[in-house]
Amino acid sequence: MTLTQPEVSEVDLEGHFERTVAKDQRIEPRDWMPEGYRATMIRQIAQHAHSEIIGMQPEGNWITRAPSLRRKAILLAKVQDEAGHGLYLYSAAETLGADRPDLTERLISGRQKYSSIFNYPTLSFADVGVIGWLVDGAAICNQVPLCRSSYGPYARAMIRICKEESFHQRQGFELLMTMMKGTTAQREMVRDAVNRFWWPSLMMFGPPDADSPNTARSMAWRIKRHTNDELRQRFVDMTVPQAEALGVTLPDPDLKWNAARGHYDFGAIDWTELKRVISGEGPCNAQRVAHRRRAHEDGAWVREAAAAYAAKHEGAVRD
Ligand code: BYC
Repeated sequence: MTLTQPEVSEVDLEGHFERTVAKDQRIEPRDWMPEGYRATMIRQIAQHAHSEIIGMQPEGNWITRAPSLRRKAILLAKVQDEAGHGLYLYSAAETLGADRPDLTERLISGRQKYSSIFNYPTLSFADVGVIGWLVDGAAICNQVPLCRSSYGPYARAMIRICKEESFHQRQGFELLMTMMKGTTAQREMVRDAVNRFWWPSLMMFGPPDADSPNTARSMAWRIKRHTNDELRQRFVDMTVPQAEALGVTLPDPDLKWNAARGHYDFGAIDWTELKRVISGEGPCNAQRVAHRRRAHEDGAWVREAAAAYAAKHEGAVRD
């Protein structure tokens, strides 16, 4: 008697995938998934990983010039955390079949994006505080819902990342609070940093919903749980009271509470600036990518040594 395997058609697999997503269960690496879902996940996770790695540069710029041992230790820990986030995320992308050296190559050749926010310079130590407060604050708003994203390895990586981002946000706020209680010159540094980073932080959430080609599909697949505009509004609502507590004025004359909407209204965002920065023409794009390329080339001997060690170890285990 011959046993025949029951045929599993593409339609059955797709139905199973759709039902899993609809029930808010996770898609795991070995599950069948539509190629569009796989491609979208690889794109988003890779861009996210690249952002964490490139995001080490603006703050890393201040490690050797931190004003005290305490501030230096905090900043070192934060920048190391970002490296860790990049590594979990590259591993999550690998579970989808992406090749890590290929992802790095796409980043350093400018074929894959990373967050626009890291293409702005860090001009004073107050920028470290403002990045923690606003940039990590925006990252938390965006990433907490991603803990419920439909792709298991991504959602799980996000849980640890969000815990660490919360520490980053608090260290930024605490640094700014200290500076705001300091000298007039320190308060002026904070004011200047907030003015430079406020609008780019709002741009981190991506283009407005009407111009976001990926949102509808990613919401249907429960990769994204909220639209770009919803999260941007949530960030503004969360941040205005924090600015008041700090005693800083956000650089938007149109920012005011709208009781009817139950949200803060805010002014028009310059979307041409976001397009320019995303397409490689921000103030620091060339510098960030060149630095990453140099670091990759300088690290070639480490990769070679690790590969040689692994081959030797494998040989020893076989013998
Ligand atoms: N910058 O259809 P859309 C961090 C791209 S790291 C650059 O709305 P989607 C931190 C977008 O990718 C923070 N590109 O896309 C680290 C898409 O690209 P394609 C990073 C942007 O994916 C160190 C195109 O524009 N966080 O927090 O539905 C220190 C059209 O957009 C940007 C993440 O990566 C941008 N701002 O939504 C401190 C979170 N916005 O299709 C802090 C995960 C859009 O042309 N990612 N694009 O290749 C996401 O949640 C979503 O991918 C986005 C965009 C909301 C960013």
